Amino acid sequence: MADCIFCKIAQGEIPSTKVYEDDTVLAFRDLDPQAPEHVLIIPKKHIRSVLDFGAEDGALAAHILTEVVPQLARSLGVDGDGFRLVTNTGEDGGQTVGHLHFHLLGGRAFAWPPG
Ligand code: IU
Repeated sequence: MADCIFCKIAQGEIPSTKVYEDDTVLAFRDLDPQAPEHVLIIPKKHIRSVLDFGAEDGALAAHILTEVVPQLARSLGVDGDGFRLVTNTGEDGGQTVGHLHFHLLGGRAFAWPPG
């Protein structure tokens, strides 16, 4: 999408600190980290939120959850102590960027419930 900042990051038009990339997925460090490890995992194609996953996105969703997340957790070194995986959705969910992203946060303990 033309005016989507995460599309521009996915296409390399805006630089990011990449920690994982393949044909369909990019993960990069959050510019305002909330934990020692704070990475955003995005599909390269524009999907607004989890509500907008289509039937054709099943393989992409599975790839993110079954391959990218575990691989990243291991490479970031947070697989042992644990981490938090979050996708904020819509206004009440705290979503500020309208391109689906999963926050992977680790390197410290998190409270529950979140504020
Ligand atoms: P949210 O779940 O939509 O609120 O998360 C958006 C995140 O994207 C937030 O943590 C920002 O710090 C982060 N971010 C970024 O890393 N780089 C950017 O250019 C922009 C936002 I805009």
